[in-house]
Amino acid sequence: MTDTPWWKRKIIYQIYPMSFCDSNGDGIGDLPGIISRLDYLQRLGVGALWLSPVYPSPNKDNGYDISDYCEIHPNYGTLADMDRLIAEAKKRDIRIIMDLVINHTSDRHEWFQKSRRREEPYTDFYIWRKGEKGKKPTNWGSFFGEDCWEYDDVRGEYYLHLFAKEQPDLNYHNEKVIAAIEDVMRFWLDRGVAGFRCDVINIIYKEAIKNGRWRPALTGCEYYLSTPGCHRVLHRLNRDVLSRYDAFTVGETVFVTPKMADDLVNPQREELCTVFSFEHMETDCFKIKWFLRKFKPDRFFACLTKWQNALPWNTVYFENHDQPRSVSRYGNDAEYHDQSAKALATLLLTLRGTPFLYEGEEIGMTNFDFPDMEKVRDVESINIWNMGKRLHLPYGLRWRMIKTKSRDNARTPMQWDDSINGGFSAGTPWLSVNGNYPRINVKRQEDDPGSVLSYYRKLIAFRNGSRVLQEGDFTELYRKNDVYAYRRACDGEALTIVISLAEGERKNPASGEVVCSNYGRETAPARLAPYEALILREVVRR
Ligand code: ISL
Ligand code: CA
Repeated sequence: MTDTPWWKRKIIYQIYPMSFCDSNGDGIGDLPGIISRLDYLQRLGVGALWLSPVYPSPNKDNGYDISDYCEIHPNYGTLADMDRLIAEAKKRDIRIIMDLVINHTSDRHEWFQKSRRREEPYTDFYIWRKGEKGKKPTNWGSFFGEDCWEYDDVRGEYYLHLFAKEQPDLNYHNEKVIAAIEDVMRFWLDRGVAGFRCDVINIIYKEAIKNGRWRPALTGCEYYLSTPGCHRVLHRLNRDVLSRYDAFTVGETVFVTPKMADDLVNPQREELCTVFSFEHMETDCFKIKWFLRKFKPDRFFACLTKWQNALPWNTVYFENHDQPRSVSRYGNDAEYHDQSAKALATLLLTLRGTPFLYEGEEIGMTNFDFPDMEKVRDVESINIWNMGKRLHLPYGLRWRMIKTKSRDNARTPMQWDDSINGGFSAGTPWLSVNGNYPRINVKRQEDDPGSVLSYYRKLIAFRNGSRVLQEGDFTELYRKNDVYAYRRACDGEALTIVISLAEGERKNPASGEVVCSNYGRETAPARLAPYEALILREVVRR
């Protein structure tokens, strides 16, 4: 037995509950639906499920606006269903990770309702400011393309919201907020969850006002990104709660640099286990996702190497509920759908770090096929669309932005089979199913040994049994334009991984005995085919 923690050995699968599996025909995925698919997930070989929020919520931001931290949204089921999910998953050696959204609550949360009425102890639970002479307290922007201050008539003050106006930010200068959040964490850990994915955790603590006021800022970031106060709060949550349950944490950390990330995960500091960085998701834009630029594999690979080298342990992910589908973004979802999906699978499962697989990625689900805004539901997309209109951006550009970057790309329902609505729901799905479901679905891929799904299963099984892939160190061997090769090694054993994201043939820079090939090869070729991926075994001589 090794003493390596489970989260370094296993793969984590993200479920977006609203879109995974609907058991009762109301068009919304639910917990009994997830339970009914546990055998599928076990066969896939994943070790934990991260559930996007399943708490009561008015769903202004699809559950990331929580109105009660210790209940289940009736759309998803009950606390009893949650207990059953935890127990049934455990039987299959699968852990459950909850989404902990504590930068903000919903404006419908009891804490906020009491805070606006100045009812103790909630008066200072949020960030309230007067604003001078009818002006907003700061010039910061919100993440969703609107102002981040909203005037509340009841209280007669502005409150801060870094996301939608229905998501007021909590005040971490207040000890009582920290204590309340600790109770929430204990509530779920006591029920048997294995840990938390911590939403935008590096921006929870806003620096105090200097000289009586917050000075004008470029974005506002300088007042809340990885502040010393944030580190203090995280250490506190770790010491008081997380460490006592040996809980796993992954922090979603926006705009994080390797140095900032290291400060959050360095075991000596006792804050988080891992973080999600974003830099590799910014290789097809200029910092802000809406400023599009062409995807360049070399930029992507360089960024992966940078992070692999910078941190002792990373998370590896190419998709989640906020990002476009990877096969559409980094691969070619038309001519090379299967090959590029498998090449990305190989990359995802062989870098050093904890791989996170997002629902549907394992069958190569693609970006949505909506013809216009009418079917788009995401609050961010709608805000950006309207802002683009106000700025007189041409229709074509606006639609291209939405089409390539809308979060709804990843939120269309899971495609289980070729029956109506892809087998997701017998009712009307809350968001349209992608029209390619008769071609791309689980059932069709399940028994096809050449499918993307079968490839994932094979590779996950291999990784689950490979110490080199789980723990080996990383060395970049080759990187030129669209070809990337690296070595993973430990205990005198080494694997070389070669990935091409080219549409044409390329020279193969590596050699060795073929362990895995997305072209079903038995020997390493001299030239790589389009989107070819290889895992090669070599013997390290010492
Ligand atoms: O997806 C983004 C912009 O399109 C990111 O900037 C995103 O807003 C950021 O990563 C924070 O995301 C998380 O918190 C949000 C929520 O809407 C996202 O779904 C969640 O992943 C607010 O809770
Ligand atoms: Ca349902």
